Amino acid sequence: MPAPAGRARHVLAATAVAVAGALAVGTAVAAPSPAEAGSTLGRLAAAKGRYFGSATDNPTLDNAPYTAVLGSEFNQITVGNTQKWQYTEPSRGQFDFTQADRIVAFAQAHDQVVRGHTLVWHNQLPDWVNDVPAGELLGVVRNHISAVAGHYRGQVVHWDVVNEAFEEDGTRRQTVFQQKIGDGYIAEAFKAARAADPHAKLYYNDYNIDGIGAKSDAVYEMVKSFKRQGIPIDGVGLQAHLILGQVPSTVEQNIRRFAELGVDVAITELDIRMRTPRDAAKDAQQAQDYRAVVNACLAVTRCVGITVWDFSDGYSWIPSVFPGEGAALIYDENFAKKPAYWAVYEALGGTVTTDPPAGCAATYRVTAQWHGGFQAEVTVRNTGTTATTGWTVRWTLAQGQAVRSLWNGVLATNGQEATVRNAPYNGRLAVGAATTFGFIGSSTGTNPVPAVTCATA
Ligand code: 9MR
Repeated sequence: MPAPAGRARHVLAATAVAVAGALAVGTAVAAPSPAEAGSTLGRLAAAKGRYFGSATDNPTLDNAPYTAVLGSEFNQITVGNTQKWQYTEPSRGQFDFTQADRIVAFAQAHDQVVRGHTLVWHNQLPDWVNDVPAGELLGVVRNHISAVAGHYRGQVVHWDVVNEAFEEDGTRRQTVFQQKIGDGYIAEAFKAARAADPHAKLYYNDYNIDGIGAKSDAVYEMVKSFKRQGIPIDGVGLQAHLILGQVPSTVEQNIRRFAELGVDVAITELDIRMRTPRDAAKDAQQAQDYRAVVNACLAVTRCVGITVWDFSDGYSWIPSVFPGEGAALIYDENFAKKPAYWAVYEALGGTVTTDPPAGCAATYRVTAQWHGGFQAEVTVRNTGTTATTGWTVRWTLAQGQAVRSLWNGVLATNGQEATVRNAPYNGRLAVGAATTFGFIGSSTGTNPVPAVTCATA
């Protein structure tokens, strides 16, 4: 994976100004790059009355660099796997909360609210559930919900009560619940969840319902009819597993129409995948896409929060399910913040400042001149905020200029381009410190002073 372009220090432009005799100054201008933030996504979201969270999974809780970010950056956690049926009721009537409890305890220790995920889903369902006779399945569903939501009563702010119950065309997915209980199973699940934890907000959660379309229309109609009938539904989760450059244009409109039905909306599983490897252009598009999603949520008061489906590209579900795709999250595998992170940060109201000009400035001075030849000295100064480990000065040779012999640097010429890197002994410059290199040159013309650029290694 290439280093995120946004943090690379490199030269954008250079100017040369001829002053007093044969003196020229090359000014290195650093690329804008976000400085370390004074806030976190969680704190910024909280200031807007929202949360910004991440899903997490048990294996990663043992990775210290990971938990350092998880525990500090977010104010909400979703249990990514271990509250699912396969973990919580692996055999009929036998409940096990050890793994999910660990995540909930982590969240509590870090002042993070928990979204519970998920009570009724056709995936990660133990085989035994498929074998329950039709006449017993509703009882089994109610018992499961009662035990799981009951165990976490008062500890989760939202429950994804039913997950992914619709097909793309808006018809009901033919799950074991649909086939054996019928259309009514969703309403029954919500009633059971309300009884088990009266304070948790109860959500219906699905993918590809982020914008307006047949599937989100079907969910909309269901919510409308639940509201009419007094079925206890409080929110709709838009998973938002999105594709680079394809954020639906109707996300805000969609959120708004659900809000107008009297339910909250949450972005529950946000990621934006791309063909890998990443590059600067894809990163920039991804940043724009993340920004669009955050803005759509912030535009509607009832959009209460945003959760990324884990935060680091190293722990995303995407590469294993979509071969050749990935890099969908806001931190890279090494927990470095990607441009998408900064876009979210800014959209949430954070101020993204730029580093002070990084690197170095170079000054080119002709110290002696004679017919057909000259001597020049270039001063390299560290104008950045950290010591340099190396530097590179470049300029264009004009009017028959050539470098004949050079000291205190390593010369490479390519046509008219002269590049001088530091010698092994003068690459390290403390902040504000300077060094010089010099050379004997030849010239067939007026020996103009070139524009020089300087970049740190
Ligand atoms: O991230 C989860 C992954 O670890 C599991 O293998 C997968 C199994 O289906 O479920 C993933 O999470 C899903 C979530 O529970 C519901 N929406 C889609 C998510 C990505 O598949």
